Amino acid sequence: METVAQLILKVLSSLGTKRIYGLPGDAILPLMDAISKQDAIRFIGTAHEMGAAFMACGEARVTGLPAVCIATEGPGALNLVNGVADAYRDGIPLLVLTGQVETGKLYSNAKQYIDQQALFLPITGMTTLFTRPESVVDVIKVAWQKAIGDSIPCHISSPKDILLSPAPVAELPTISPLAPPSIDGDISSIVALLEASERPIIIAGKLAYSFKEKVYRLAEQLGAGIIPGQGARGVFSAQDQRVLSGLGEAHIPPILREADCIIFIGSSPYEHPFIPKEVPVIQIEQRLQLVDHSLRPIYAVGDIQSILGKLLERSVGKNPNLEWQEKLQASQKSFLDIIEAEKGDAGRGNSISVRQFFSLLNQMLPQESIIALDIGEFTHWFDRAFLSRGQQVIISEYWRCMGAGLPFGLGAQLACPEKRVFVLTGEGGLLVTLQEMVTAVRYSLPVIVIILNNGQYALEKHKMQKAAMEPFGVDVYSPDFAGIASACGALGLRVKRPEELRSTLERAFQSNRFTVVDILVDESVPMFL
Ligand SMILES: Cc1ncc(C[n+]2csc(CCOP(=O)(O)OP(=O)(O)O)c2C)c(N)n1
Ligand SMILES: [Mg+2]
Repeated sequence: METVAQLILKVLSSLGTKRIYGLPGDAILPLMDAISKQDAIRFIGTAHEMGAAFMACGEARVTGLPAVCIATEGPGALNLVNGVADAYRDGIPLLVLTGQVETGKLYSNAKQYIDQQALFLPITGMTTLFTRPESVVDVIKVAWQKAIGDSIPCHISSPKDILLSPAPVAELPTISPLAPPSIDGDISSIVALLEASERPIIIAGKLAYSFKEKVYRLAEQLGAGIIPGQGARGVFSAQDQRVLSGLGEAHIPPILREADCIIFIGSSPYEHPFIPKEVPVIQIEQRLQLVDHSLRPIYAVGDIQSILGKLLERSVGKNPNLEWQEKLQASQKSFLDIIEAEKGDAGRGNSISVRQFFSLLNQMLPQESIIALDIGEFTHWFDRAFLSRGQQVIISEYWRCMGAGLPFGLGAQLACPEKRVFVLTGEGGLLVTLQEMVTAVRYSLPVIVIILNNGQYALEKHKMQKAAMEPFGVDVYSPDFAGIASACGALGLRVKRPEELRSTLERAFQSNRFTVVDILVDESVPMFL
């Protein structure tokens, strides 16, 4: 007899699911049993459900398709929350499945019961519960469509008795191509503003990975500079004359102040505060929620590709202002000069400086690689000093959760086994999800983790100093990360002196197994904030 749990697996497989990330527990044991009875979907067991949710996010960030994570009821479900919130704030499609107590015990004092729909309500596009075996297939279909259509996490709880019920006769769902996306907004006013502007700058977000040619064509047509948003740092080559440097606390390209029109294309709200007041703003976004009314934008919402197609069709621009073109080129060149000048800066007492590190990284990172970033002060250094050659960068853009970097990297590596995946993290961030090193070794994932270890939560320390507070609670007790990595079965390396940095990184980059490089960096870097 086939169970509902087995049917769920069949449905997910028919929708294209290749992996499920999670950790077992009572309410989902029937699902675990069903996973063991099929080969189409691989189970990736994680050390913590937060790791499972972030790994699913990492996978979905590189594939653009819904990834799936599971957890048991109560504490298991709760442990997923941070990763699901990340997907919600950054517009990442996920299907989140949680176990639940039997239907007869819902809303009771049963062990581990919590109202999981209420728990996930603020961080999902849809949160619901299977209540009858007959509707299971339809409910998954609705959630899947919503996850793709709105690019958002959707959550379903499965009471254990439903999972164990005999499967009803059901047709596997086919997701018909979603209806042609309608475009909401004022294209004519956008065209008029673009026609009138002489000094445009485009800020392109992570969605631009899939249609970077269109973004670039529009930039050429308009004579616009392009600033890659945080989630899009790698989309365009830093050597391209049109591509200005990263935008963030560490560096605001001065030319931004001279723009007479800023065009956000699928970027994250992270970039919004850096926009000079009074400059007319155009926003082209996938979802209405991302329209930032405080910028008083003229906006178009919907399928970004179609919107760009319409702008290209209407031949907006076409006579780029030559003076602006020269200024853009000069700005790009002067930025590269700054980074070149900084690259030799040593740390105090001949210690390693982050600048030296980024200069080496720029030379050594393979083009076809993925870089998963954690959050910290080093992230701002990355924004400033990373010179992209087209690598893909993934980051918790707007949720900005410490600890996301390692599981992002593991999920991305599972989805893209042919690519090299690097995780760039501080020691503080790594400690949040350190246990997933075990997952990396267990599944032989050859990810390279680079720790910029300054022994402190530098970002928070510097914020306190800037606000004239006494830095407190900002020291990090760093264990021997290389030793921990070795104990997990990984290659662990530690480097303290500048002269050892290149050879250690070379050794790590040649490794074909999970590798952790702990780089002790000078903590006295200039602060940006
Ligand atoms: C879960 C979570 N807790 C706290 C923070 C606040 N926070 C942001 S960056 C940071 C410091 C990160 O330290 P580390 O990884 O060592 O990087 P560093 O700033 O030293 O470069 C903290 C505490 C956060 N973003 N997420
Ligand atoms: Mg630190």
